[in-house]
Amino acid sequence: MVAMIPSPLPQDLKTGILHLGLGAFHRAHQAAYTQDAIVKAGGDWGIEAVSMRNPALSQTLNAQNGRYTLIERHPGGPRLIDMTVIRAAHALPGNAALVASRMADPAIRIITITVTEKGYGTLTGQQKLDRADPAITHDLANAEDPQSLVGLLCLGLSLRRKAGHGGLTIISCDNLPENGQLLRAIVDEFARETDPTLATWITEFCRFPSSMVDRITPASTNDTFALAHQALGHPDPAAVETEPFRQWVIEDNFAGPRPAWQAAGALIVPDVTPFETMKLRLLNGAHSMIAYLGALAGLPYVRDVMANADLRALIRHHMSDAATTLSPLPGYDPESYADALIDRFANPAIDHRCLQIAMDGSQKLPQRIFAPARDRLDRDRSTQSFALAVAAWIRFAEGRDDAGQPLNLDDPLADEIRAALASAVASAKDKVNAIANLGALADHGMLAVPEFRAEVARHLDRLSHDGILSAVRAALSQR
Ligand code: CS2
Repeated sequence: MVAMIPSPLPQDLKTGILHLGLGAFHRAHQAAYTQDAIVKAGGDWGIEAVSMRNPALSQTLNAQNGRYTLIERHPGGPRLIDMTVIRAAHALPGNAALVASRMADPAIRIITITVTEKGYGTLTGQQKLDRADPAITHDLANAEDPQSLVGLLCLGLSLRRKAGHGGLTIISCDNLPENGQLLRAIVDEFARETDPTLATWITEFCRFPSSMVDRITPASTNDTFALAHQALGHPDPAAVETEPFRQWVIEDNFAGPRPAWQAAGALIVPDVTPFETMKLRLLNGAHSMIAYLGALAGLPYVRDVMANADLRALIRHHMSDAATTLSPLPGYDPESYADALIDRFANPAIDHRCLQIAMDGSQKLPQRIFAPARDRLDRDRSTQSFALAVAAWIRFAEGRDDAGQPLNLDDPLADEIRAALASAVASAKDKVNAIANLGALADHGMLAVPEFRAEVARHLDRLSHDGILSAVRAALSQR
């Protein structure tokens, strides 16, 4: 029998945080920090969590009073934690008015958000709303019945303002550069258009700190559920599993009180940017590269990719290249950070699927691959490993692995990407040009650089004709 670490949180804990996006990552990261912060320093900071798309998850959590098992996968064996910080769950579909009204409750002082990159409804790589996004178009015309994150926030904030309560702190916890600034910019853009006086109130009373979040959280599997069942003696369909490591760096920019997250190990700093750039370019950039190369080579998990000496060497080199684009961060040596990432990726106890990370490449590559490639180019440094990552993404998007098995392209631009590739049947060069000319990516500088396109085409050619592993060996020999 595996022991469960009990939660010492009081039964009558009140809620002070509304969280939007009830995925596994929230339950493994912000919820864990908040539970620990309350244990250490008190405060009515229970969480009300909103499932943005999946009503079944909120029903499941409500049926167990918000309680779930968090499994930390240590290499030496799992550690199970009883999580009780979530006190209620809501589903957004069909319930927008209720969810927005929770933002008007004076007890709620903080909104945290994990909706993934595509959940912001922005133009790729920009801090502007995408007017072609159906949910954004809908909400701009129907502000009382929102479907998008930004529409929901603006409705909630307008109710709060009308109720005469103070402002809120709204924290984006997604892997986007300057995520606080981005969120503030799109909320402002939306409010200016639907209710300019609301925009002024938000600027005066609300704050949007940026934050860098980190914890590798694979999707729950039958093993996750079996382990939780064994420890509890009954099933826990909301159980999640994660790696032991965690990091949360939050900009010190709050509209009011907050949990003592620093007591749980979070860093509250004046500027999150250097942390966020390091994490996006080293961890997430390497992750995307691993995901496409691994999936193409028939390696299901990140740890399988790390077990291949050539792939591991290539990924480690890529991190060193990306590290040259970072500004110095006192107390952090990028090379040691990179070594620690390799160990985390290799954790034998974590089943992190390449296909999970491969999702939504069009939304991830701009900040993970294109932006550092641009910095390398500006400094006259080689962009080869970035070009290889882009080539692997395109090869993945073609839909077959090295053994000819189908690969599913799960991406908001999937139709456009497929159509672009179908129109370019001839050479790797044609394919790269077709992708580079996709409306959503065309504005994104790096793919407009002819030399970079040519490098991507060369790698794509090799990946297609020689297979992943020999293309990787060739890339290593040319370093
Ligand atoms: C991953 C991230 O799925 C992905 O794109 O790169 O979810 C990654 O696991 C986390 O950012 C780690 O903190």
